[in-house]
Amino acid sequence: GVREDMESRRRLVSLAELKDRAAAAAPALDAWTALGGPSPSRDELKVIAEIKRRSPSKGDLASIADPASLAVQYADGGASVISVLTEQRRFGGSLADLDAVRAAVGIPLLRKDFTVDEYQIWEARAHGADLILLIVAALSDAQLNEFSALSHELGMNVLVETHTEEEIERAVAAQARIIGVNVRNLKTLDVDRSLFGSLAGLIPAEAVIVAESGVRGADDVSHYAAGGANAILVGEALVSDATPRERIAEFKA
Ligand code: IGP
Repeated sequence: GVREDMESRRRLVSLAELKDRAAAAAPALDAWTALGGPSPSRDELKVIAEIKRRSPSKGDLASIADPASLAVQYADGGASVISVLTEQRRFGGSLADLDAVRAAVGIPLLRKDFTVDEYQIWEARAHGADLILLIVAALSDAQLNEFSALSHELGMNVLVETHTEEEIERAVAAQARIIGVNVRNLKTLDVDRSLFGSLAGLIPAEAVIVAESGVRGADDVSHYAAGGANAILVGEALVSDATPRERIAEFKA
Protein backbone atom coordinates (compact mmCIF):
# COMPACT_ATOMS: atom_id res chain seq x y z
CA GLY A 1 0.00 0.00 0.00
CA VAL A 2 0.81 3.65 0.10
CA ARG A 3 2.59 3.44 3.45
CA GLU A 4 5.10 0.87 2.15
CA ASP A 5 5.67 3.08 -0.86
CA MET A 6 6.42 6.00 1.38
CA GLU A 7 8.78 3.97 3.50
CA SER A 8 10.63 2.68 0.46
CA ARG A 9 11.00 6.20 -0.89
CA ARG A 10 14.49 7.44 -0.11
CA ARG A 11 14.53 11.13 0.40
CA LEU A 12 18.00 12.17 -0.52
CA VAL A 13 16.97 15.72 -1.24
CA SER A 14 15.87 18.03 1.57
CA LEU A 15 12.62 19.94 1.22
CA ALA A 16 14.59 23.19 1.28
CA GLU A 17 16.73 22.01 -1.63
CA LEU A 18 13.64 20.90 -3.58
CA LYS A 19 12.07 24.31 -3.07
CA ASP A 20 15.20 25.93 -4.51
CA ARG A 21 15.06 23.62 -7.51
CA ALA A 22 11.35 24.32 -8.01
CA ALA A 23 12.05 28.06 -7.95
CA ALA A 24 14.78 27.62 -10.55
CA ALA A 25 12.65 25.46 -12.86
CA ALA A 26 10.98 26.90 -15.96
CA PRO A 27 7.41 27.97 -15.09
CA ALA A 28 4.73 25.31 -15.32
CA LEU A 29 2.89 24.96 -18.63
CA ASP A 30 -0.86 25.40 -18.73
CA ALA A 31 -2.33 21.89 -18.83
CA TRP A 32 -5.84 23.25 -18.22
CA THR A 33 -5.84 25.19 -21.48
CA ALA A 34 -4.07 22.36 -23.29
CA LEU A 35 -6.98 20.11 -22.28
CA GLY A 36 -9.58 22.54 -23.58
CA GLY A 37 -10.39 24.59 -20.46
CA PRO A 38 -12.29 26.82 -19.81
CA SER A 39 -14.79 25.51 -22.36
CA PRO A 40 -13.96 21.84 -22.78
CA SER A 41 -15.07 20.44 -26.08
CA ARG A 42 -16.84 17.20 -26.82
CA ASP A 43 -15.98 17.52 -30.49
CA GLU A 44 -12.22 17.49 -30.19
CA LEU A 45 -11.16 14.76 -27.86
CA LYS A 46 -7.81 15.40 -26.17
CA VAL A 47 -5.33 12.63 -25.50
CA ILE A 48 -3.21 12.24 -22.38
CA ALA A 49 -0.60 9.71 -23.48
CA GLU A 50 1.09 7.75 -20.72
CA ILE A 51 4.59 6.36 -20.30
CA LYS A 52 4.19 3.27 -18.12
CA ARG A 53 6.74 0.48 -17.99
CA ARG A 54 4.86 -2.00 -15.88
CA SER A 55 1.48 -2.37 -14.17
CA PRO A 56 0.26 -4.43 -11.22
CA SER A 57 -2.42 -6.02 -13.42
CA LYS A 58 -0.30 -6.90 -16.47
CA GLY A 59 3.31 -6.98 -15.28
CA ASP A 60 5.89 -5.71 -17.75
CA LEU A 61 4.12 -3.82 -20.53
CA ALA A 62 6.98 -2.85 -22.77
CA SER A 63 10.69 -2.36 -22.52
CA ILE A 64 10.85 1.35 -22.98
CA ALA A 65 14.50 1.87 -23.88
CA ASP A 66 14.10 5.59 -24.36
CA PRO A 67 11.21 7.43 -22.72
CA ALA A 68 12.31 10.66 -24.42
CA SER A 69 11.85 9.30 -27.93
CA LEU A 70 8.51 7.73 -26.98
CA ALA A 71 7.43 11.12 -25.65
CA VAL A 72 8.43 12.80 -28.91
CA GLN A 73 6.29 10.30 -30.82
CA TYR A 74 3.37 11.03 -28.48
CA ALA A 75 3.76 14.77 -28.99
CA ASP A 76 4.07 14.39 -32.77
CA GLY A 77 0.90 12.28 -32.81
CA GLY A 78 -1.02 15.12 -31.21
CA ALA A 79 -1.11 14.26 -27.51
CA SER A 80 -2.12 17.28 -25.41
CA VAL A 81 -0.40 16.09 -22.24
CA ILE A 82 2.08 13.31 -21.49
CA SER A 83 1.68 11.31 -18.30
CA VAL A 84 4.85 9.86 -16.80
CA LEU A 85 4.58 7.20 -14.11
CA THR A 86 7.23 7.92 -11.48
CA GLU A 87 6.15 5.23 -9.00
CA GLN A 88 8.92 2.66 -8.79
CA ARG A 89 7.72 -0.41 -6.95
CA ARG A 90 4.63 -1.36 -8.94
CA PHE A 91 5.02 0.68 -12.12
CA GLY A 92 8.78 0.66 -12.72
CA GLY A 93 8.87 4.43 -13.10
CA SER A 94 11.23 7.08 -11.78
CA LEU A 95 11.90 10.78 -11.62
CA ALA A 96 14.68 10.11 -14.13
CA ASP A 97 11.97 9.18 -16.64
CA LEU A 98 10.21 12.45 -15.92
CA ASP A 99 13.47 14.39 -16.36
CA ALA A 100 14.17 12.67 -19.68
CA VAL A 101 10.68 13.43 -20.99
CA ARG A 102 10.85 17.03 -19.75
CA ALA A 103 14.06 17.57 -21.69
CA ALA A 104 12.51 16.12 -24.86
CA VAL A 105 9.09 17.77 -25.28
CA GLY A 106 7.48 21.15 -24.77
CA ILE A 107 3.94 20.05 -23.94
CA PRO A 108 2.48 19.77 -20.41
CA LEU A 109 3.54 16.77 -18.31
CA LEU A 110 1.58 14.91 -15.68
CA ARG A 111 3.66 13.46 -12.88
CA LYS A 112 1.73 10.24 -12.29
CA ASP A 113 2.26 8.95 -8.79
CA PHE A 114 0.34 8.30 -5.61
CA THR A 115 0.54 11.75 -4.07
CA VAL A 116 0.26 11.55 -0.29
CA ASP A 117 2.26 14.55 0.88
CA GLU A 118 3.46 18.01 -0.06
CA TYR A 119 7.05 16.87 -0.56
CA GLN A 120 5.97 15.01 -3.69
CA ILE A 121 4.29 18.14 -5.04
CA TRP A 122 7.45 20.20 -4.66
CA GLU A 123 9.36 17.30 -6.18
CA ALA A 124 7.01 17.20 -9.17
CA ARG A 125 7.54 20.91 -9.84
CA ALA A 126 11.30 20.67 -9.29
CA HIS A 127 11.37 17.99 -12.01
CA GLY A 128 9.36 20.03 -14.50
CA ALA A 129 5.85 18.61 -14.02
CA ASP A 130 2.89 20.82 -14.94
CA LEU A 131 0.11 18.65 -13.56
CA ILE A 132 -0.09 16.25 -10.64
CA LEU A 133 -2.47 13.41 -9.79
CA LEU A 134 -4.64 13.40 -6.68
CA ILE A 135 -6.62 10.21 -6.09
CA VAL A 136 -9.72 11.04 -4.06
CA ALA A 137 -9.98 7.55 -2.56
CA ALA A 138 -6.51 7.87 -1.00
CA LEU A 139 -6.93 11.34 0.54
CA SER A 140 -8.97 13.20 3.13
CA ASP A 141 -10.94 16.29 2.11
CA ALA A 142 -8.38 18.41 3.96
CA GLN A 143 -5.54 16.83 1.97
CA LEU A 144 -7.40 17.29 -1.31
CA ASN A 145 -7.83 20.98 -0.57
CA GLU A 146 -4.31 21.56 0.74
CA PHE A 147 -2.57 19.64 -2.04
CA SER A 148 -4.67 21.39 -4.69
CA ALA A 149 -3.88 24.77 -3.19
CA LEU A 150 -0.13 24.09 -3.10
CA SER A 151 -0.15 22.80 -6.69
CA HIS A 152 -1.94 25.93 -7.87
CA GLU A 153 0.48 28.14 -5.93
CA LEU A 154 3.29 26.45 -7.84
CA GLY A 155 1.47 27.14 -11.11
CA MET A 156 0.49 23.52 -11.67
CA ASN A 157 -2.88 21.98 -12.36
CA VAL A 158 -4.35 18.93 -10.68
CA LEU A 159 -5.97 15.86 -12.19
CA VAL A 160 -8.41 14.67 -9.53
CA GLU A 161 -9.13 10.96 -9.96
CA THR A 162 -12.45 9.41 -8.98
CA HIS A 163 -14.09 6.00 -9.21
CA THR A 164 -17.48 6.42 -7.46
CA GLU A 165 -20.34 8.90 -7.22
CA GLU A 166 -19.27 9.90 -3.71
CA GLU A 167 -15.72 10.57 -4.89
CA ILE A 168 -17.03 12.81 -7.67
CA GLU A 169 -18.98 14.79 -5.08
CA ARG A 170 -15.79 15.19 -3.04
CA ALA A 171 -13.80 16.24 -6.12
CA VAL A 172 -16.41 18.85 -7.02
CA ALA A 173 -16.52 20.11 -3.43
CA ALA A 174 -12.73 20.55 -3.61
CA GLN A 175 -13.33 22.71 -6.73
CA ALA A 176 -11.48 20.33 -9.01
CA ARG A 177 -11.64 21.46 -12.62
CA ILE A 178 -9.88 18.52 -14.25
CA ILE A 179 -11.70 15.41 -13.08
CA GLY A 180 -10.82 11.87 -14.10
CA VAL A 181 -13.01 8.81 -13.85
CA ASN A 182 -10.74 5.79 -13.58
CA VAL A 183 -12.68 2.77 -14.80
CA ARG A 184 -10.07 0.53 -13.19
CA ASN A 185 -10.80 -0.31 -9.58
CA LEU A 186 -7.46 0.25 -7.86
CA LYS A 187 -8.14 -2.45 -5.25
CA THR A 188 -9.32 -5.29 -7.47
CA LEU A 189 -7.67 -3.94 -10.68
CA ASP A 190 -10.87 -4.85 -12.58
CA VAL A 191 -11.74 -2.64 -15.53
CA ASP A 192 -15.41 -1.74 -16.02
CA ARG A 193 -15.69 0.57 -19.03
CA SER A 194 -19.42 1.09 -18.52
CA LEU A 195 -18.64 2.92 -15.28
CA PHE A 196 -17.52 5.96 -17.24
CA GLY A 197 -20.90 6.69 -18.82
CA SER A 198 -22.74 6.31 -15.55
CA LEU A 199 -20.43 8.69 -13.65
CA ALA A 200 -19.41 11.32 -16.21
CA GLY A 201 -22.87 12.88 -16.18
CA LEU A 202 -22.39 13.83 -12.51
CA ILE A 203 -19.42 16.06 -13.34
CA PRO A 204 -20.16 19.75 -14.01
CA ALA A 205 -19.80 20.72 -17.68
CA GLU A 206 -17.20 23.42 -16.85
CA ALA A 207 -14.76 20.73 -15.77
CA VAL A 208 -12.49 18.86 -18.14
CA ILE A 209 -13.70 15.25 -17.89
CA VAL A 210 -11.02 12.61 -18.39
CA ALA A 211 -11.81 8.95 -19.12
CA GLU A 212 -8.99 6.95 -17.56
CA SER A 213 -7.89 3.39 -18.38
CA GLY A 214 -9.06 0.60 -20.60
CA VAL A 215 -8.64 2.10 -24.07
CA ARG A 216 -7.78 -0.81 -26.41
CA GLY A 217 -8.74 0.83 -29.67
CA ALA A 218 -11.03 3.18 -31.54
CA ASP A 219 -14.22 1.53 -30.26
CA ASP A 220 -13.33 2.28 -26.65
CA VAL A 221 -12.45 5.85 -27.60
CA SER A 222 -15.89 6.28 -29.23
CA HIS A 223 -17.52 4.76 -26.17
CA TYR A 224 -15.85 7.29 -23.85
CA ALA A 225 -16.52 10.19 -26.22
CA ALA A 226 -20.21 9.25 -26.37
CA GLY A 227 -20.23 9.08 -22.57
CA GLY A 228 -19.06 12.69 -22.30
CA ALA A 229 -15.27 12.53 -22.19
CA ASN A 230 -13.31 15.64 -23.10
CA ALA A 231 -10.05 13.71 -22.82
CA ILE A 232 -8.81 10.13 -22.58
CA LEU A 233 -5.84 8.87 -20.59
CA VAL A 234 -4.17 5.98 -22.41
CA GLY A 235 -1.22 3.92 -21.21
CA GLU A 236 -0.94 0.26 -22.06
CA ALA A 237 -2.33 0.49 -25.61
CA LEU A 238 0.25 3.14 -26.50
CA VAL A 239 3.37 1.77 -24.83
CA SER A 240 2.77 -1.62 -26.44
CA ASP A 241 2.10 -0.22 -29.93
CA ALA A 242 4.84 -0.22 -32.57
CA THR A 243 3.57 3.08 -34.01
CA PRO A 244 2.21 5.15 -31.11
CA ARG A 245 2.27 8.36 -33.13
CA GLU A 246 -0.18 6.96 -35.67
CA ARG A 247 -2.25 5.40 -32.89
CA ILE A 248 -2.83 8.74 -31.17
CA ALA A 249 -3.71 10.38 -34.45
CA GLU A 250 -6.26 7.60 -34.98
CA PHE A 251 -7.76 8.12 -31.50
CA LYS A 252 -8.18 11.82 -32.21
CA ALA A 253 -9.76 11.32 -35.64
C1 IGP B 1 -3.89 4.31 -18.09
P1 IGP B 1 -4.36 2.00 -19.33
O1 IGP B 1 -5.41 0.96 -19.10
O2 IGP B 1 -4.59 2.77 -20.62
O3 IGP B 1 -2.96 1.48 -19.24
O4 IGP B 1 -4.56 3.07 -18.12
C2 IGP B 1 -4.13 5.02 -16.75
O5 IGP B 1 -5.50 5.31 -16.65
C3 IGP B 1 -3.67 4.15 -15.56
O6 IGP B 1 -2.30 3.94 -15.72
C4 IGP B 1 -3.95 4.81 -14.22
C5 IGP B 1 -3.11 4.77 -13.06
C6 IGP B 1 -3.78 5.52 -12.07
C7 IGP B 1 -1.88 4.22 -12.77
C8 IGP B 1 -5.03 5.55 -13.88
N1 IGP B 1 -4.93 5.97 -12.59
C9 IGP B 1 -3.23 5.72 -10.80
C10 IGP B 1 -1.34 4.43 -11.51
C11 IGP B 1 -1.99 5.18 -10.56
